[in-house]
Amino acid sequence: MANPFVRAQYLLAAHNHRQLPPDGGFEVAFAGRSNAGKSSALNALCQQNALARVSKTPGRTQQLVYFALPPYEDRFLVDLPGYGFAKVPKDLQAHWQAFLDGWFGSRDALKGLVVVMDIRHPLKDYDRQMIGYAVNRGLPAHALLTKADKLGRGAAGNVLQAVRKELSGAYGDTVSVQTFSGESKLGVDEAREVVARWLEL
Ligand SMILES: Nc1nc2c(ncn2[C@@H]2O[C@H](COP(=O)(O)OP(=O)(O)OP(=O)(O)O)[C@@H](O)[C@H]2O)c(=O)[nH]1
Ligand SMILES: [Mg+2]
Repeated sequence: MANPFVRAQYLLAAHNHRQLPPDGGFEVAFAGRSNAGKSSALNALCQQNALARVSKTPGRTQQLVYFALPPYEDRFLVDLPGYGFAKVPKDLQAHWQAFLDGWFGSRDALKGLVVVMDIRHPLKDYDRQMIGYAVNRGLPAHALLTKADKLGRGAAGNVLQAVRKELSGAYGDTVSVQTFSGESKLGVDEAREVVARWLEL
């Protein structure tokens, strides 16, 4: 399959609903703990080095970052800020949480959720919560066990089996899982296929 994401480009960063594109298209969100590797995964999918900003200091900006997929005008990838960080003032935190909950809970354009988890620390509370929210509102989720290059093949395979067993036990076919690495590019094609299918590309 030709890569439909190579032309992806930054569109906007929204911190309230007025800044969002019209809710009529197709969007896939990337969620995960701070530092899990969301931005790196987006870059790998799009074969770009600097599409989404990769950081060593996680968790400051609380915005939905939209990337457009030209020539389509209504297909977007959305980079969510990492959860698990509270380095912002309380009132901002509350505003952000309300915005995110509203968006995630009712955005029609949202077609699926990619949950990015460090393969060495999978299925933390927030990961489970996000997957649960997605399934509850009828969305499929796909888990990337990323930084798989940090483990040997056998160890990575064991984590994959355990996570797959747990998720398919709880959710059946609605939630899928794979190993991934933005570094070695392991699993990039597989992930891209899932996202492209959700976006009906
Ligand atoms: N070895 C290895 N390192 C990775 C991989 N993916 C990301 N990293 C590193 O992990 C760190 C965080 O990566 P990001 O892609 O910025 O993570 P993020 O989830 O977008 O982080 P926030 O946006 O701050 O929440 C960076 O130092 C990356 O270079 C991977 O597959 N393998
Ligand atoms: Mg990021």
